Formats: sequence, C-alpha cells, structure tokens
Amino acid sequence: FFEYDPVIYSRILTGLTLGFHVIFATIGVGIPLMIAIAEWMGIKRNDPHYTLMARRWARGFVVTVAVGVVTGTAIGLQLSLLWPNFMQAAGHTIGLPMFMETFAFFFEAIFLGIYLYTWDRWKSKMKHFLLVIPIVIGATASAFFITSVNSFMNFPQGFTMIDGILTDVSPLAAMFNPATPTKISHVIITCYLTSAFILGAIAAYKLLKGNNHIYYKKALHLTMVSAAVFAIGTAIIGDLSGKYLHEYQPEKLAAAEWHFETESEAPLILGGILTDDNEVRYALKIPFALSILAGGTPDTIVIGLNDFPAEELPPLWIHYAFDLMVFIGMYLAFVSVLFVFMNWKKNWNAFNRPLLWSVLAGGPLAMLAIEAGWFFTEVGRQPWILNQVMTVAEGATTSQHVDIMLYVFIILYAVLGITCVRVLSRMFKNNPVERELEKRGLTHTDDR
Ligand code: HDD
Ligand code: HEB
Ligand code: HEB
Repeated sequence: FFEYDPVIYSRILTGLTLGFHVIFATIGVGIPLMIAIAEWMGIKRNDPHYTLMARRWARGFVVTVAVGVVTGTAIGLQLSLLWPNFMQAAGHTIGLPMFMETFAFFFEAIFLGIYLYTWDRWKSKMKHFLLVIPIVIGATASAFFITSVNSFMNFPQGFTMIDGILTDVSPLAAMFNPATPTKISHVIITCYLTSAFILGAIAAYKLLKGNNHIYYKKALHLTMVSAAVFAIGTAIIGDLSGKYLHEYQPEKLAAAEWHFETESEAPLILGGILTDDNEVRYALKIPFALSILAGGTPDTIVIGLNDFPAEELPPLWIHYAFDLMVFIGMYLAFVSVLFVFMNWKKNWNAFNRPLLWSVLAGGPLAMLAIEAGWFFTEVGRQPWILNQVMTVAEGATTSQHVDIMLYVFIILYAVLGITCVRVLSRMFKNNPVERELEKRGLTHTDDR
C-alpha cells in the first residue's frame, strides 16, 4: 500500500530481526547468572531444591540459546545485505567487537556443553559450580561487545572521515566511547532483571494454579530478591543514561520528553498527546524532574527541540516508548521490593494471589520494557545510522528485493517462535518437579 522503498523495508526487516533476537539475547545474558545463584544456594544451604532449579533452568536455557544463535546469525547476514554502505564505511571500525562477540559466544558454548553433562560427575559439587562461571562471563561479554557496537553508532569516534570512508581507525577508541559505560551497564542489568522476573513469573504461575510445592516458593523468593536488587540498580543506571543523553545526545532526550523550549527547571512529562502546534495535552507533569534527570539539579538547562534543525529530529512518538519503559521499571521495583518485604515480615503472607498475579504480569512486562528501551534508543538515533556522520538512507542497500526477504524472515521467525514455545512447554510438562525429585530419591518430607 505504499511505494517500494528499499530503505523502509530494510529498516522494518532490521527492526523485526533485532526485536525478535533481543528476546532470546536477553534471556541468554540473564539466565546463566540465575542458574549460578541457584546452584550456589543449593551448595551453601545443602538444599536439593535449589540445585534442581539450576538443573531445570539450564535445560530450558539450551533451547533459547539455539534460537538466539539462529536469529543472531540472521542479524549478521542482514547487516551486510541491507546496510552495505554502512558496513563498508564502518566495518573495520566495529570488526573487533563483532568478532569478539562470536568469540565470547564460543567460549560460553564450550563450557555450557561441559556443564550440562557433568552434573553428577564430581564428588565436590563446587567443581561443577565453577563451570557455570565462564558461562556467566561469556554471556555477559556477548552483551558487552555487541552493545559497544551500538554505542559506537550513537557516538561514533576513533576515526577520520575522508570521502565517505572512515580512515585512521582506532578500534579501541571506537569501542570505548562516551555512550559505552551507561549503555552497556543498562543493557546488562536489565537483562538480569528481566530474566529474574521471567523465572519468577513461572513460579508465580505454578503457585496460582494451586501447586503449592515448596520448590516454587523457594524459586519465587530467590528470583524476587534478585529482581529487587537488579531493579534498584536499573533505576540508578537509567538515571545515569539520562545524564549521558543530556550531555551527548540532547536531541534524543528532548524528543523523549517533548521538550521544545531551552530552559531550566524543566518538568518530566508522562503520557499525554501532542497537538499539531506542538502543545502537550492531558499529560502528567512532574516539576523539575527533567532537569534533575539531565543534570542532577533543578537549575540544569535542558536544550529544547526548537534549537535543533527540524530535519535532524527523531520521530516524537519515542516519548511513549520511554514512558512505557520507565513505568515498567517502577512497577518491577515496586512488586519485587514489596514481595521481599512481605516475606521478611514473618506473619504476613507474601504468597497472596494479588501479589502472585503482579509477579506473573511482571515477566512479560519486563520483556516489553526491553523492547521499548531499544525502540526508544534506536528510533531516537534517527535519521542517523552513525550519529552525525552517516544517515540511514546513505547506509542502506538499493536492492529491489528486500520485500521478499522480509516475508521470508517473518515466516522464519513465526516458525522459530512457535517451535521454541512448544519444545519448552513439552520439556517441562513431561517432567514435573515432583517426579524429578522422586527420581532423585528426594521425598516431600521437608515440604511446608
Ligand atoms: Fe538496532 C535499526 C531495534 C540493537 C544496528 N534497530 C533498528 C530499528 C529498530 C532496532 C526498531 C529500526 C529503527 C528505525 O529505522 O526507525 N536494535 C534494535 C533492538 C536491538 C538493537 C531491539 C537489540 C538487540 N541495533 C542494535 C545493535 C546494533 C544495531 C546492537 C549494532 C550492531 N539497528 C542497527 C542498524 C539499524 C538498526 C542496522 C538499521 C537502520 C538504523 O540502524 O538506523 O544499524
Ligand atoms: Fe547477538 C548470538 C550477532 C545483538 C546477545 N548474535 C549471536 C550470534 C550472532 C549475533 C551472529 C550467533 C552466534 C555467533 O556469535 O556466531 N547480535 C549479533 C549482532 C547484533 C546482536 C550482529 C547487533 C546488531 N546480541 C545482540 C545484543 C545482545 C546479544 C544487543 C545482548 C543484549 N547474541 C547475544 C547472545 C547470543 C547471541 C547472548 C548467544 C546465543 C544465546 O541466545 O545465548
Ligand atoms: Fe532504560 C535505554 C533510562 C528502566 C531497558 N533507558 C535507556 C535510555 C535511558 C534510559 C535514558 C537511553 C540510553 C541511550 O540512548 O544511550 N531506563 C531509564 C530509566 C529507567 C529505565 C530512567 C527507570 C528506572 N530500561 C528500564 C527498564 C528496562 C530498560 C526497567 C528493561 C527491563 N533501556 C532499556 C533498554 C535500553 C534502554 C534495553 C536500550 C539500550 C540503551 O541503554 O541504550
């Protein structure tokens, strides 16, 4: 229904692929840490329930890794097919971190293989636990390296531009640019937060369905304590990300907050709609909050949209993506802290149904916040593929067949998504916790 334009189709296809990949990437980065925490608890408390958690989570993790590899490979392929000019100009600048991601992945995969097949191999349980550490490091390093590429796109440095070609390249300066610290730490900690909430949501679901096995209560407690820590960390780093934007990408921050006039004591705008003459209606305004997010004090001057050339502004709908992410962040922090608090108060019941429902909702909401965060930062980088250096249109292919590619990949992702869900649900339905405990000679005597 609109005219064929390879740039539009390439953007849709790239966004679709990355948006799908990031679901598995997030789980891939976060779950290993949760496995490690559970196995550690199992050893320290000599409690087989925690050990079983680590085992079951590791088994499910393998399925999501497999899909992560397929979709990750699709990204690699599409980067050179859809963005040939971008890859030609920047390829040797970002080649180092791209290669390092592959390396980190292989590192992780080798230890994952050993880990899965050596559960009962050693007398000392500690030896098996040590194997999970390189998995955690490898998974986190994947996120570290690939996100540094994205940081480079947001703040390109470490080269000189001559006739559209980047020369004098310094890969390390490119990797460690001003966007890198906040971006990488925000991505990694939100991966942890989201993974903790997804595992917590599964436990809450089982408890809601009337399965009151102590295994699920322990799983819920472990994941919510972790989530509370990560949620608070996310808020702190999110605040630092805002300060990064203020200093280095003020147009993205102004677009996110519909902030038109350059001024101090700027309010944070929640929700609302924008009229044709750029007036904000029906929004909740938190006085001074934008100035504080940007610079830490109410008198920080925040540059407004009116001070940027109109053709260099990103689409203003990223405001909603930003709001959604921040709202979900507050929600996740509230729910996890409330759970931990109620569980700590001995005569309160943290396992009440409303709270269980709230945890259950938190799983998908956390993943939605990941998507919202990426859409916010990626669309907020428009119209640049390399901020201030190369536009998206300049980086794109001129091929006439991107539409067909798009349809093929939509089918591929649908098949992958459905298969993944079916394999996972069959895997765990056919092997419930009760049966697995019995099989390992553990009775239910210690059930509460
Ligand atoms: Fe990205 C575009 C989403 C990480 C490299 N990405 C793009 C778009 C979306 C996303 C929605 C379309 C934006 C538009 O055209 O309006 N990006 C994501 C998600 C990511 C992600 C969900 C999490 C995994 N992206 C990411 C990284 C890289 C890129 C880590 C660097 C290797 N993204 C690109 C790109 C695109 C892009 C290929 C195509 C057009 C553009 O950047 O501006 O360079
Ligand atoms: Fe990724 C995987 C690429 C983004 C995380 N990846 C992957 C793969 C590829 C990729 C190719 C396969 C494997 C190998 O290495 O070989 N990615 C990529 C690219 C990008 C990305 C190109 C951009 C564009 N990722 C990403 C991010 C993250 C990640 C952002 C984080 C957050 N990945 C990842 C992981 C993995 C991957 C973790 C592994 C698998 C699983 O799932 O685990
Ligand atoms: Fe976020 C992004 C803030 C929460 C996920 N963050 C982002 C940004 C900012 C923020 C500013 C941008 C950056 C750049 O561009 O560089 N956050 C924030 C805040 C908060 C938050 C303030 C509240 C607390 N997030 C959140 C959550 C999540 C997230 C909850 C999930 C879970 N983000 C995100 C992502 C992203 C973001 C994924 C993309 C990447 C980067 O970093 O960029």
